[in-house]
Amino acid sequence: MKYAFPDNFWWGSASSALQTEGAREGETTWDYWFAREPNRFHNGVGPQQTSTFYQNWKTDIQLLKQLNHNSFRTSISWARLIPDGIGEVNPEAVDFYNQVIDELNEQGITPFITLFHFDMPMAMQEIGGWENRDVVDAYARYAQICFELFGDRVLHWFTFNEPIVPVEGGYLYDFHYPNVVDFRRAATVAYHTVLAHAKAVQAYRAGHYAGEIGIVLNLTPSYPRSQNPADVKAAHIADLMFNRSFLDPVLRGEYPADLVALLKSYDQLPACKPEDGFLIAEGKIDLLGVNYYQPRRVKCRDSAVNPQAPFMPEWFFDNYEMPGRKMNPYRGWEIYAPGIYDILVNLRDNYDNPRCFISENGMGVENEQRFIENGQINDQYRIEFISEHLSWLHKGISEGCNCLGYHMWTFIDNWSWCNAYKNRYGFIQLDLETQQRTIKKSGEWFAATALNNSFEKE
Ligand code: BGP
Repeated sequence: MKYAFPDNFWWGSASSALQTEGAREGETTWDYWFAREPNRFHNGVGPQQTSTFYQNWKTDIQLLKQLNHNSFRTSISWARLIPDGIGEVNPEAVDFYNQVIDELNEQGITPFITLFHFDMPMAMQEIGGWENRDVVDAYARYAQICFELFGDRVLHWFTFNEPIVPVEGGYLYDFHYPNVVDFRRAATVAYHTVLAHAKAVQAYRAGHYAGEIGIVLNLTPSYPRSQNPADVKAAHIADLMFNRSFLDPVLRGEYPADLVALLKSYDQLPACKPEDGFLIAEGKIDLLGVNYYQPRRVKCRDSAVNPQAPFMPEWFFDNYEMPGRKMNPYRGWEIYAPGIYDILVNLRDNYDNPRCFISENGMGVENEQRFIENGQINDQYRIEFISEHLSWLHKGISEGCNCLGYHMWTFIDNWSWCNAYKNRYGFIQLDLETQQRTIKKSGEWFAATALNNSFEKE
């Protein structure tokens, strides 16, 4: 069967500043944390060891071209542009991002730019990070500076990438700095991130820039174990906490009333100001990026909550290991392609069918060298992964979902936070020692699919 996509469909991939660029002037929380606890990172490899995009951007853009990308998302590093987060702009960073943006445009690859992809400047974290409203203002200033510097040539902006992840990692589950476990502080961080997002949107609107502004959310459909009301309720609460805590503010301009009521009843609401509601309503977006890797399966709790235990989302559900689920064993994530369709249908039916695109989807695999044939990684599993997901995305589009493109994570194998280089995601293999880049089979497959705007599958 042939799957053909609408004209002007966005084919491309995503990456981020910290994961690709390499050495920079301004310190981030990752540099700080790595210097103190290198053992937290796979094989002790930190954020300095990257695919050196800062040096190789020009030839890398040639490779993007070879993969027939018509669009590409990366992020600006706040800490590179404004090393202390709030003061002077670094002219070398301006030159660098200008060159990258101009070269992408010249090559016919539309730049999609994220403003914050997990990389908090350390100077901002030292004053409390997202817990401090001054950081919200500093971020809004940074966003405005980016719009002024690059807004004439960047027409697709994203305020945040997966804003729930620093909340989970930094304040609930201890996989990002500052390694806090405290729900109310997590809720404050999430709330202030929404305010920061809304302030950036406000600034963008006020400047009457030519393009559009959105956000990238990792939407993780919550599937209940059964249709039993207790399981359904558990899935609903997981959905409220992990998806709708950002989805509703950015698409509806307000929080779900039942999420607010739930947190209020447990005394976990962050401190609000009366004017916040107006600001949040102003944060409605033009374009939603959807990152999709895995579903969330939940069931009701089987045991009572220890009232002395810290308040956590898991007070309301247990994670459910569905028998027979298909796993990516390297990342420990379930592979469930219909999830992409369910997300699009939910957006269509419950959120007025917003303009959206798949901004990340992908499969990290360990030790890919074992698949080398004639010097090239033959990653058939990745081709299958992509074509499965694309066939469900196609079904969504054919049923009226407003999905405008598909970007893969990622372009060249890159540094993946605490997993460093354990799992490789790229269309292009990176030899860390020599920095040599070699296109994988999946890269060739994707290039052909993008060129034809279609692919064939049984
Ligand atoms: C997303 C992030 C990316 C990327 C990807 C793969 O959550 O936006 O930055 O890293 O996941 O996940 P990981 O690197 O944790 O394997």
